[in-house]
Amino acid sequence: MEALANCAVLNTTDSLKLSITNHLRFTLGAYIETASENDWYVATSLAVRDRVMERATQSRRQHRAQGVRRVHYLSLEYLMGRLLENNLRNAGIYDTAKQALSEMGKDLDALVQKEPDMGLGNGGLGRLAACFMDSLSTMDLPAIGYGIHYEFGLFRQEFVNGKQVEHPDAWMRDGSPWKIARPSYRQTVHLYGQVIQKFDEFGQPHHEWMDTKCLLGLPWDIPIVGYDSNTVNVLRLWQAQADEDFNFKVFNEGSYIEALREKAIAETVSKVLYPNDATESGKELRLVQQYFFVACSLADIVRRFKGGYTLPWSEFPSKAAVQLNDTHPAVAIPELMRILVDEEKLEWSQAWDICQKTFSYTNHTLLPEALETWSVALFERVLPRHLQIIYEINRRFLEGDVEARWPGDGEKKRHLSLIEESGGKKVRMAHLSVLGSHATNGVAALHTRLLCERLFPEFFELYPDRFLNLTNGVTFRRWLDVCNPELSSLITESIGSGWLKDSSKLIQLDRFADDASFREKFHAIKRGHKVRLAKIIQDSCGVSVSPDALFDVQIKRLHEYKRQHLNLLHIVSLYRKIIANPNLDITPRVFIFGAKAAPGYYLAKNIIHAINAVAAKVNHDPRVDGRLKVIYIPNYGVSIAERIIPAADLSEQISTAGKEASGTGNMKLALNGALTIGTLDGANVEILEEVGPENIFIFGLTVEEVTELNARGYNPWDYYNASEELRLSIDWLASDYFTGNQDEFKPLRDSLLSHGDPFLVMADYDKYAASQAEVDKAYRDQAHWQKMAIHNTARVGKFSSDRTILEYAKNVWKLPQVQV
Ligand code: NBX
Repeated sequence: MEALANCAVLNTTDSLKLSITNHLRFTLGAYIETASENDWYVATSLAVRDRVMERATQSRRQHRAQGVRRVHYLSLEYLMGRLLENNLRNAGIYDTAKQALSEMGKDLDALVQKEPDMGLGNGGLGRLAACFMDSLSTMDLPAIGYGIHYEFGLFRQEFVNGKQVEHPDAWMRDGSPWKIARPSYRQTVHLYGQVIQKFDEFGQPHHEWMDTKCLLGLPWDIPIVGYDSNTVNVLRLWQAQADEDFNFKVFNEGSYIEALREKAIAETVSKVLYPNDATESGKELRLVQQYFFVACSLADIVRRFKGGYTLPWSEFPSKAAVQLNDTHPAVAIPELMRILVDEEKLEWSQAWDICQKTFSYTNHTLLPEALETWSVALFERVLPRHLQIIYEINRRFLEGDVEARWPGDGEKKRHLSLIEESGGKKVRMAHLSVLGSHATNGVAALHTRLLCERLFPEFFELYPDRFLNLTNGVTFRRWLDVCNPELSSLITESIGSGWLKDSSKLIQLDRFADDASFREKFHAIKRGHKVRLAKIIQDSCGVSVSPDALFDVQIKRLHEYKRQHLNLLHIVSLYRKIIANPNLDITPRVFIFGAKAAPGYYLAKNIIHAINAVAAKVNHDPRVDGRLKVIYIPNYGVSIAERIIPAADLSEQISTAGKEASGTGNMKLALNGALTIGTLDGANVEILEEVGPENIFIFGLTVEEVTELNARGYNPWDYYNASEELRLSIDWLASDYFTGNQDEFKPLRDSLLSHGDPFLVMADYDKYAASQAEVDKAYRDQAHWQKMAIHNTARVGKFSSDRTILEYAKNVWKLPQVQV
């Protein structure tokens, strides 16, 4: 019997074949002969999951037995992408599974494509959370990720006449083999209602939150497989459900339909991810989402603390660290205070001490429009007790540390207050996050400096030791081993294995830049990926592109600060030059865009339309003769990124200096041997330090120059009038040439001119065009270009999320590594 049980989970070809066929027959009820591709994908995933679950149980047991501290990562977003191939490679059974399936007449590479992307995030912040989960398991750190089990992830993008149209992303309509329901850990969450002050028999006051509405949270666990490690942590996502009791009462009162309506309302809470990546919606449902998942997660953490040990509350922080991924889960701070003070009857000051020791906060943006605030009126209605607690935190802070440091200074108090008083009272979630935690970090060195100097100068003055930098990273497993196995193998052949888990070893590849035969192999791999991407482009856009052209890539959310329109203006100007000079000798280029715009962001959508309109002209103009192609790949996301990144020659990282907190696409592209054209912004600054100025194209205003220019009074018309190239490009773009309607791109033109060009596109244009001319020239010397590309791959070991996570573990969470 035992032998049989062990046999079922062996990592041999035969054992896998048995597992897969068993799942086909007994779990899915399918005949092997007639099973669909999707059935095969599900059965294979379940076979892998069986093997992984055992390790998950073992990891949990060991963490509990050793009583170690765990980190709890709280994030409203996780952009996981597909899981099957990643899990197979991390678990070290990819080749075995490929063999097993091939013996059954199936192609693993085709099956993995059947998996829909798990796209529960908007962009960088959500993908960072996914990379961190991978690194936490790989580095053997005890961790749990908490988030929301959205029924619909980020919308699917289509183009209709060049314009973005959004469709729902029903990623789990057919279920998902990776998630496991945990009904025994269901939680109840309270909302709305009122707070009554009551007194006990000793005349001591306490607060009761009553007449609330209840929601249930059902947890779904997704195992996170580390690479070359036995640790399997879980990602626990909460699904909102109606409280059965509540429905039952309504039902008994005779209103069956009403009961179902309540159920439907309750379930909207985890229905859909908000699609904004840089502006706050201010919507009630969003606040409810935030509190719902925070309350479920904290209750789960407290349950584990109380169940596992009989320790005093003062020991809570020694067992649980909680990381806030931006301010979206910041309501966790008053929630933990409520649990400790109202339910556990701790003294305020002891509760506050526990809170600060437990929480730490990562800031991801300096953009004012992205800083979260909640109207006090809304907050009071949804979370009346939490608002009281926030007021009390604020009172103690202003009367305590602020008064002591700046006695009688009302201006300072206004600046530092958790409540913004001007223009309708608002709760400042960033201030709450800094105050309620022991560490606040930025995500790149420049960003952290600006955080201290510009966003939180007074907090920095009060609590300088709380601030630190933790430069972002990406997992080299997904962003090299999975998406570029050919390059991964070449690296391993050249410098041995080990670099995938210790990225500092990658530097050993540097000397191969001078080896002509290595360069040839490196180039052949890149070309192979370009051929594959050309086919995808042909299929999805109907345009044929040459794999010998320079593939120039800008893939990221669409936002003015990221300046896709700067790229576009340069394309328009090249197009003009080719028409003006039919024999123009330029390096053939394919400009590739991938980006979703927030559905309500009209200017971003106008830019998308403009790129598509220019593409339609350029790609079909015989005068261009294939020298330029412009491609907008629809529905950009993790899976298509895995195809584009290995095929890129040039990586566009051209945000206005001071606006991009870090960027992580910049790291993925450099790792895969693309050269960066970029500003001195975010992590570009550190990429420059690592690869050296001779292997990167840096241009444009610095943060200081941007500040100075704005202070002087920036006038985009000066640049318009001074540069004929720029003037003609803008006017042509805004003419009727591209769409037949001269008003179509007026919003874009106005933003650059009459609306003041807030992101300094005009000011940086000439320097950008000059830098692009350098790129054009450099690409002609292929031997040299390949050398530069190899130096990029070899020198970006710093940007592994393993390094980032180990820094968090050491400097913020004080976590031990635990071998399972
Ligand atoms: O976080 C991004 C930054 O813009 C990047 O520079 C950085 O590399 C990345 C990881 O640190 N921020 C981001 O993606 N923000 C959001 O997606 C977002 C989502 C919802 C929201 C506000 C911002 N309400």
